Amino acid sequence: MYKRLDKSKHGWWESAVFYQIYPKSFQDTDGDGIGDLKGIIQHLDYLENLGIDGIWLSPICDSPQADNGYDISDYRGIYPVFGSMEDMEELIAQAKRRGISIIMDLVLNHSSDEHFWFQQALKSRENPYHDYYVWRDGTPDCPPNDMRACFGGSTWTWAESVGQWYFHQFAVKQPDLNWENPKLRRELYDMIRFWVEKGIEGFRLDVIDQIAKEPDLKITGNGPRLHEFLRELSREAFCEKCLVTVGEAWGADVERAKLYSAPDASEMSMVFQFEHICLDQQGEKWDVAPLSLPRLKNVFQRWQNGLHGQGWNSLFLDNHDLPRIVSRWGDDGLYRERSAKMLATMIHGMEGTPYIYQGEELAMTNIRLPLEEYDDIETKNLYSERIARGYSHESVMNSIYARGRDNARTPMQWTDGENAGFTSGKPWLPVNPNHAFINAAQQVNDPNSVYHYYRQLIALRKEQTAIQKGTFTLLCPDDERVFAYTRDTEQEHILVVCNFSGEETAFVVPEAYRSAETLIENMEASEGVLKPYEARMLKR
Ligand code: TEU
Repeated sequence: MYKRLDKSKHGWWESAVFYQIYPKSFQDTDGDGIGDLKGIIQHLDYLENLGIDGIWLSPICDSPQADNGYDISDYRGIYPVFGSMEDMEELIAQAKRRGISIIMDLVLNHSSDEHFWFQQALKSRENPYHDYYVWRDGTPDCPPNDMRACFGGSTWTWAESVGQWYFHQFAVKQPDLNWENPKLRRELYDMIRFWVEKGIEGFRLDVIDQIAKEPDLKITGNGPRLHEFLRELSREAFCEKCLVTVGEAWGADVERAKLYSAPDASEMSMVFQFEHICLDQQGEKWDVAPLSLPRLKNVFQRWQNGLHGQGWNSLFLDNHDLPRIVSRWGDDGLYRERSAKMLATMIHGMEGTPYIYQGEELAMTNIRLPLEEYDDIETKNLYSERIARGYSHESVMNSIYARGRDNARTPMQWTDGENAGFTSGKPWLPVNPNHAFINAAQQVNDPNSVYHYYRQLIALRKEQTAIQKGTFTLLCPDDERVFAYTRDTEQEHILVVCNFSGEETAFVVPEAYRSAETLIENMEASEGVLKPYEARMLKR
């Protein structure tokens, strides 16, 4: 088993690998068709065997599930369908016993409209909780401005009980919290301390760059007080400097990320930035565009070099909001396993903390469902909006197949048996039929599986200083098929080379690496060429 990290030191996460679990789709143990905390406990050995150091849990707090838990109605209570507080305490303890930290998903930008605070706020403008939210006077026929919400419609909803509009960047049932109110901020900091006391060792911060909103100026991301709030949050809530914190920041660029992930721990440990994720779209994510590999390489080069020694990168290609990367940038047909290993090699050779999304280590793929079987509020609102704007059913469905968030939310594929071993009941979202040949049971027993390839990559990160700390140098920046870079320290030198395409392509290994050691490869090397989706790491 891998050596465990010393988590008593600030920065332990810089040689860690994290695994994201979407609890609803991970493992059901009581037959209701919905994943639960006991199901996660059941698979801790699988995760320990993979070699990960921490689990990012998508929200498990109580919620009416309008947005699958990103609409929290009780920040200190567990969504009963997932289990009890005792189950959560058991998960924390069992994970810790295996050297695995639990990182909670904190949704601090908004709450559920069923939260006690919002229910109080609706009672009157004088209610002490009214100012926990963002209100504007007006008349029911004229919203304060024409801002649009991320899930469609206006960002404003009229509340008759107080004769005002309230602001919500996401669903109507997700009213934005008012961070201008110090009392609200104090409530959130106290809540975070409650979870730290329970043994939580880190937090993922949902849309954290949207908390300093200025609706009258139509500012939602990167508001003027953002870094002031983040520094207070860090001081007041993340006081242990060994807590790992990762902020979701769709509006981040390298300069901002230097502040977010400053080595002095003044804000957070790192952020999820999405510049690489947004390259293969024209405007909205639903309008798919071809990926330019030179542009992708340029993005990674800027982030690797920009944060080296000045901040810290997260490294990811998948999460619960994104289509499965092997379907998006790999080949989920003939070259599924090889392309999945190539994509993993590309991202795990870089400097930063990698995040593996549940099923990514199996090369799980996207799914195509009949419209009525989709669950995601974002997808359903998109369909209605685009059909109303005259888009054809087929064009909207193609956007959903390519970019819908349910692609990532189909149940984890444990076996080739009924419901992929996810549930004995009716799964809340259909299981991908390809679990017949894409499942954990088969791969754990196959040393050449994608699962074992990820185990090797995770181990390499812990063994290779050049992967942890080396400089990043991009090679052949304009090549449309080959993604190659080196990682260098004084003593160690690693070459990462990936054929990002389904075509055979010429590639001559640099002279210096002619007699290098092969750290990992997804297939036998051939002289002077890279086969479709061929990848390797060489060390000299
Ligand atoms: O996502 C933020 C967000 O903007 C994404 O929803 C994005 O708009 C879209 O999904 C791109 O694919 C976070 C959570 O990750 C997401 O699951 C929540 O729905 C959202 O915030 C609201 O809490």
